[in-house]
Amino acid sequence: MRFSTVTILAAVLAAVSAAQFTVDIKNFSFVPATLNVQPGDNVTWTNSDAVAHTVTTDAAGFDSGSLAQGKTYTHTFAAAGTYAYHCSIHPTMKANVVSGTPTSGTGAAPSPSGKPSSGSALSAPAKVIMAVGAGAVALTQLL
Ligand SMILES: [Cu+2]
Repeated sequence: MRFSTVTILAAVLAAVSAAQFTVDIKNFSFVPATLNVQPGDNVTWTNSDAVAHTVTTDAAGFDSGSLAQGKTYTHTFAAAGTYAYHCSIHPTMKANVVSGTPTSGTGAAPSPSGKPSSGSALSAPAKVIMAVGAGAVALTQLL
C-alpha cells in the first residue's frame, strides 16, 4: 500500500513539472503581451475576438493558422529562448513568450527530474515514518 502511494506521488510530481499557460486573444491584442514560461511548459492561445487571428512566430518556429472565434492553439516550448510572435492577418498585433530565464542565455537545462525527484519522494515518507516512530517511543515513555 505504501509503495503504490509513493509511485503515484512520483508520477504526480513528474506530471506537474510541465506547467500550462494561457494567452487570450482579445480586442486585437495578445494578453499578456509578454509571458514567461519554463522549457517544457505548454501555452494555449484562445481567440476571443469575433474575427480570425493567427499565432505566428516572427522567425521560423510555429504558426497556428487562422483561428476563428473560440478556437484554441497550443504549443509546447521545449527549448529556452525568446519567441516573438504576431498575427499574420493583423501585423500590428505583437507579443512575446520568454522561455527560461533571459539572463541564463543558452540552454540552461533544468535539472533532470527523473531519478532525483523519485529519490526524494521515497525518502520523505521514510522520514515521516521515523518521526511517527519516535513520537510513539516518546508517548510510551510518558505512559
Ligand atoms: Cu489578428
